[in-house]
Amino acid sequence: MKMESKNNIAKFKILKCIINENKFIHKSDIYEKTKVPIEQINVILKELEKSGYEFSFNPHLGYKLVKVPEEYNPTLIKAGLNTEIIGKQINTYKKVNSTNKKLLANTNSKEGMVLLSEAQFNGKGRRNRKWVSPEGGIYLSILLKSREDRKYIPIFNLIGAISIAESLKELYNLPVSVKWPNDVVLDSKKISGVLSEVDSRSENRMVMGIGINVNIDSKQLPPRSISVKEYLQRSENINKLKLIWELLKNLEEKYFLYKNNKLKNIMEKWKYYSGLLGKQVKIFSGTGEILEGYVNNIDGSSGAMILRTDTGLEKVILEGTVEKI
Ligand code: BT5
Repeated sequence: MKMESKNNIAKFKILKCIINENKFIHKSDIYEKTKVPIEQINVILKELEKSGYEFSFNPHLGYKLVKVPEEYNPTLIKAGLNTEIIGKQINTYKKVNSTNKKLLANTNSKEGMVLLSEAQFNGKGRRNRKWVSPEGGIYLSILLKSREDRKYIPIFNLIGAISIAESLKELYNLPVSVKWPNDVVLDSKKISGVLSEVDSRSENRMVMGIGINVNIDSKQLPPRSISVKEYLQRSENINKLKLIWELLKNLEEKYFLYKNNKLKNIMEKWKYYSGLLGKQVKIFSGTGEILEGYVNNIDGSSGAMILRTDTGLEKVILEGTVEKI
């Protein structure tokens, strides 16, 4: 048991070192950086290859990680994470009912805990809608804490959606936009959705759930959906891990802004990624009302939409589905 965990620590160090390098690295440099003896580095590299990692080897330059297995491995996920709290605790699964449901049920989870599954039997959307969750997508939930004075769900949905949009733009240059309150769309098709929920037992425990269509054929998805792989017309699978690292880093950055009451920055990002500001829209509100008007703004503290109706009234809408007219 002790040997096993020592080997795991060495594996973690080596992976972190190779991932951070992000280019070829010599074994001697791996040793310099990790202090894992060269013989053990050799053994670990072989073990990693056996479990699906692929390295490109150049006798002059050394090793470079080119492919990681599709299966999640918490050690590897942690190795590439650049965060302070999000993802310090990670649980991974092959298939669960719903990552949100599972995380909400886990009363021992700490702030920043991440739960990831390769697929879901019964992925949830808002108001009992379904989130179709075949293998090839990212399905994750994160435990967060809301500020005492800001328990609004829409702001969490916006933080999630903006972070997803930013990550997809930074990594693949996708021309994505954020559709209030919780969708990320590409070419008017949905590529990702966010579902934030409050833990009914403890009001400031929030679970933010994120689904992203990554390596999925849209034939498996509802109409008007798209995946990253499909949009980019790649034959090789997209590296989900890289996207997870980028996403959790971006998310933590926004989460800290929220915690420190610096919401102005989040609203600026929303303005950048939203195609909606100033546009004429129809809103099917959470209370069943249908409203028409122009999107005036998003309220910085709650994430609610401020709609100016034809009669000049300003309406504050916390939840709903929006359509451009
Ligand atoms: C959402 O709801 O968009 C929230 C989706 C959140 C999913 C994540 S996955 C991890 C975590 N665990 C869960 O159980 N859920 C979260 P909403 O705005 O209500 O949109 C739902 C609608 O999107 C459905 O009615 C379909 O029309 C459409 N839809 C369902 N699956 C989709 C998919 N994979 N891609 C694109 N659109 C989809």
